[in-house]
Amino acid sequence: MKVSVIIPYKNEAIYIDDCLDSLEEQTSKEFEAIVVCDHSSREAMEALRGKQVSFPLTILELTDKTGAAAARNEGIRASSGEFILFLDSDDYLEKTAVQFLLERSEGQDIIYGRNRRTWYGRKVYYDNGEKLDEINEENAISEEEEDQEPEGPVIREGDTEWIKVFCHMVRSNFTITGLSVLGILFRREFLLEHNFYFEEDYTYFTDLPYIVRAMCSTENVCEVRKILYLKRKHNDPIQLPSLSQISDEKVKLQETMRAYLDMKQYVAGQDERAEISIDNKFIRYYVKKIAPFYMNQTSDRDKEEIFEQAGSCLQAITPHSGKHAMWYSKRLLRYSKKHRPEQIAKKVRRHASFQTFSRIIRSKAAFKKYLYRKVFARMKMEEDMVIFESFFGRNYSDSPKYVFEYLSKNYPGKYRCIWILNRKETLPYPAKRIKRFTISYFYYMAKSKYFVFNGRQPKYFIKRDGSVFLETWHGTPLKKLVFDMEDVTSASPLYKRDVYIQSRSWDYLIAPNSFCDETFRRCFMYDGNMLTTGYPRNDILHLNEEETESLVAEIKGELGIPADKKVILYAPTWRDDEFYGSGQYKFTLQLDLKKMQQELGDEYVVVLRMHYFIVDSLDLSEFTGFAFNGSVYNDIARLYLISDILITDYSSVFFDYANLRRPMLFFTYDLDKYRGVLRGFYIDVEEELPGPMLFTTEEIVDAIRDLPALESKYKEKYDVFYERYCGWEDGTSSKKVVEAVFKEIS
Ligand code: C2G
Repeated sequence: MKVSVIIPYKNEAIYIDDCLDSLEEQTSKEFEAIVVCDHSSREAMEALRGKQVSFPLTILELTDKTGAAAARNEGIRASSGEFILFLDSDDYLEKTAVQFLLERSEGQDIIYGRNRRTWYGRKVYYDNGEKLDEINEENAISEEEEDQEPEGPVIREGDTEWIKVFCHMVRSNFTITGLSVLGILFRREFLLEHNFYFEEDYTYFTDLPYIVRAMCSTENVCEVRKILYLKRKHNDPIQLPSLSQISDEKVKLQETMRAYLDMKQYVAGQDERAEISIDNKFIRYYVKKIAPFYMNQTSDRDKEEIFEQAGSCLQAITPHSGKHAMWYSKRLLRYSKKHRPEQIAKKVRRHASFQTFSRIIRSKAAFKKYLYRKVFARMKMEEDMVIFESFFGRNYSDSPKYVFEYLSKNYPGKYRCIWILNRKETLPYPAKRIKRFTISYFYYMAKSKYFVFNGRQPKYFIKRDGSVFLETWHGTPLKKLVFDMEDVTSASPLYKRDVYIQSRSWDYLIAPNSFCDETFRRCFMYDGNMLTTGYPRNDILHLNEEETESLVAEIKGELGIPADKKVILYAPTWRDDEFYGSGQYKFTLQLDLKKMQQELGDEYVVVLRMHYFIVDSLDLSEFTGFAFNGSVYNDIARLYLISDILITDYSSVFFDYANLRRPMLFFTYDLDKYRGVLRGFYIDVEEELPGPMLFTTEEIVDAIRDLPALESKYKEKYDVFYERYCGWEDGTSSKKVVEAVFKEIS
């Protein structure tokens, strides 16, 4: 056997498929895999054992030890390949990895393959994750940039492969702790000759001394200048943190410093540039992590221990190193050699305050946030103040609107209401309108006692004692949400962490139906008060016939739609992977409006309503009188009221629209990608949707032409669907919500 691939495994069941599939698909079959389980859970063992593979796979279990280092050592002892390759169970290989590494292996002890960090599993990564990673990647450095990185020593023509590889290895990691053995092929005899085993008393950074020691023990090193190894960043640091996401600050600092001193010993006597590159990474680590540790609320003893160890490390830095470091870093190093932790903490604090100060004089946004934190949030909270926001201030709509109207109508003058609205609106009841992110916004965000939001509040929001946050949310989800998602393909890869932090401030969350009651608790990890009241936003869909008729006439009038025309509402959702930036998404219209007009124009008009994330604007000038732009219209519920048919895709709008019991069509032209790659669905759409899934405009036209047939075909499904998702809604949700949240009136 040429290669033994050693995989330490704990409980990363959701990743192991990708890891083993990437081996299954290797272009070279000259390998075996040894998975070493480190006290894995029963589910994790089942996931592993249930995996069918065609390559030799040995499963071992650690008995008396624990940790990745011990698992790898066990793997080394059990291996029989000429070479060893370390692979983590949450990572995966490019399919040519083994082949390319072996092709360069003749006469070498270490064959270095490059790795890349990604947020995504294989399917997403190969479909579109590479592109997304480039946008999201904070430490993606191109090859040319790498060679000119100011901190790094200069690589010259004619340099040995060894120094090139060494410097690349150190530089390509943002911090010193990123050094690793992953994706590197080692000749097994070389490891055994030198008795290279991982030090098992390291929890986090056993790779650091290992790789540097190995590199410094041979000159037979070469590189495959290709990315062969995909290292997964965990998008769920709450439930499944990677080692780097665990905050065990003191132990991490201690291990890094210990590793640094060991690495210094190994590089001593090598090309001076190797030593300098290690030093430079350590200097950065000292400035970013070690010195700030003295500001923490930890015990003096902890600080003293770190201080002592740091003293030895600072002594070990070669005078040539740090020449290109920032001015502050150089000063801090000099200062740290002569001063005590409290004094160092003071210096770091002063520097941080200086940075905050320079940020707030340079940036208005930073200044406003500073005011919010330091001034407004320390002022008295107003007991009768309620602040409302729908869709991030984009419109006056959704459940906050209906809660506001119910509260204002039934308790006039009892509350002072503030609406976050980016455009001017005439509101039906007294309220102060403020724009998002203005000084007034920050002022009222700090002063209000009650919050009625239909989306997430900003991450820097301060939940004040006694304040009450009502999160209405904005739809029954079809698309998997937050902790139910595997890959997060939208613009913010740390979406799970962010939502987790934000939802800790929610005192009340509304469930429109029992499905949401269950789903929201799980997908938000929410254990606060759930209001099982139905959506206030759907009260309007339960008016009596007369009220409905008069509203329909009013709304059609607002939009300029002739009273005698029937209305088709097209309201699609957004695509996670098609964006310009965070919250700014693209949309390409697939509906053939020309065809629709030709075929249906006598009887119908179309109202196009883009999702609030879509920034591309619609040009409907060709279709005057037939296609209407409903995207800037405030409240989609009013558009439901005037529509005779809804066309949507994977948007939650159909759960609400079903309250009207009118026909629905699903234009799911990208179903496979959407369901399989981007999100995954909660419900079995083939089984449950109360209307047909259609893939072309022709199919849509045909369905609309024969609505009675469609309605009778879907009648039964519609009834079941209505019962399950709309059963709680009867026009009184706003009342129930208001009475539950505003205690003063109940
Ligand atoms: N919406 C709209 N116009 C659209 C699509 C949606 O006004 N063309 C509004 C509807 O009120 C809808 C809500 O935005 O219910 C949420 O839209 P979704 O398309 O379902 O997408 P998303 O914002 O991702 O919310 O639990 C619901 C999920 O969070 C989905």
